[in-house]
Amino acid sequence: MKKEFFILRLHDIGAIKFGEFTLKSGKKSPFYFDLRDMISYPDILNTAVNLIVDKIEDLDFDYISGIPYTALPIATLVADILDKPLIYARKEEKSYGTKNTIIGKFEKGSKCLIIDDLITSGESIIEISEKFNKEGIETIDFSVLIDRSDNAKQKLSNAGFNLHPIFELDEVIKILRTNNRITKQRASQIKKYTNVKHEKTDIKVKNNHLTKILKQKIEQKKSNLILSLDVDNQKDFFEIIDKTYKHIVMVKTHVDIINDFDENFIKKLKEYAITRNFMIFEDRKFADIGNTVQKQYKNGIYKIKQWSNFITVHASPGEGILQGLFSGVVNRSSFLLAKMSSKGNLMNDNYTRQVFEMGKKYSDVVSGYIVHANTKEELQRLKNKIPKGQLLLMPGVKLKAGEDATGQQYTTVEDAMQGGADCIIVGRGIIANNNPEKIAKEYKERAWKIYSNK
Ligand code: 5BU
Repeated sequence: MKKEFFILRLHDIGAIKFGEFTLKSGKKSPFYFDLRDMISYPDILNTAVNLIVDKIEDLDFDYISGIPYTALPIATLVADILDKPLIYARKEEKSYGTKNTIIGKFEKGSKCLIIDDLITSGESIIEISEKFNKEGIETIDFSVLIDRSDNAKQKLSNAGFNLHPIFELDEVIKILRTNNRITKQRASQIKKYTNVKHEKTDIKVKNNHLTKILKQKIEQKKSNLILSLDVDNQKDFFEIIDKTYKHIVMVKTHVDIINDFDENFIKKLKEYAITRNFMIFEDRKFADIGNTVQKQYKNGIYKIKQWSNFITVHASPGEGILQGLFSGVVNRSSFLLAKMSSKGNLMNDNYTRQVFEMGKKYSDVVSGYIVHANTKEELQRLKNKIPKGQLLLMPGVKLKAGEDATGQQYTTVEDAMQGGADCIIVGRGIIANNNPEKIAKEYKERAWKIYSNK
């Protein structure tokens, strides 16, 4: 009832129009939605608010936001009914005074649900979520009144977002047709139009959302350095982060080597990641059938899925491993092991090539590959095979080339970066040094110098 009323009232006030329209993308459309005026009709506004409340009240979030302008008053009323605090992102950049992009009082590390009136391509959702993410607010759930897009729901889901539309186009047309607001011919014309694929409205989700955030951090911190923090106690762990966080984009953990692991460790690590601006990467190297890895990822004492942005995954069990790890999981991604750094490893060229193929197919949950090579030429050769948009992370890196006692091989920072690494993974080169801060800075600067010149 409410739904039908809402659409018919929108039609009454001319918010749904038919004819020939040119959209922002340049594409022609036989219909047009303009919901801006609905805020002046209390019955319509009230229904919109009710429909959204019904849809989202059971979701898990701390704050509500609306994309200015139309959705902001709607979000305000929804926030009031659900008794949730309201925040929103400034539309224009502010050049004076405090430069806050998010208005309202919020805590970093919390979740915000965002409301919009209409979704056409999904681009605005990606943009707005970047603004929130920059301020440390997670945005996974979006609710819109009308989804008039080409399959944005699926595309956004690939990028780690959940879209909760009140109406999809088919339903709007059905209501209008059943109530004789449009002719049969008009309805079938619209149906035909929506069956055509419209390339221009495709949102780019080839690089998944987390890949994008990592790339942004690299640029923002001018660092390609991932710290492999292989220490066995919490005290050392956090002390080293305190000394090095300015120079790194990500902390790589082996959580199962921390002797005094407890829940507090995870809490503190998450807080650190936000306040010190780095991502978290658990180097778990999953390697079992889908059903088992799914449990290993979610359960047990470590509950890796809850806190780690990225994980490492072996491709050898086949695609089922990615399906097991990531089905129904949002905002998480992985790196596949394509060529390890240990001497005599069995990953030959054929294997590595197949890993890239698998990663390309699953780029929504694969941000790139772990690849090691002993020379820059060899690395360059492998880099050229990596699908566009995905990253190459290289372990086995030190200031000087060499080997350790158990077969770890090291290549220099310069060779790694000239060979095309996007990030270098450094463990003992930093943590075994008596001045981690100074040496981390040196690794960062040496790598960035080459990267930024490319
Ligand atoms: P190192 O201290 O810089 O040698 O530490 C390297 C880290 O990277 C360590 O945590 C390894 O488990 C991890 N690693 C690696 O060295 N080589 C690989 O091929 C992969 C991971 Br995959």
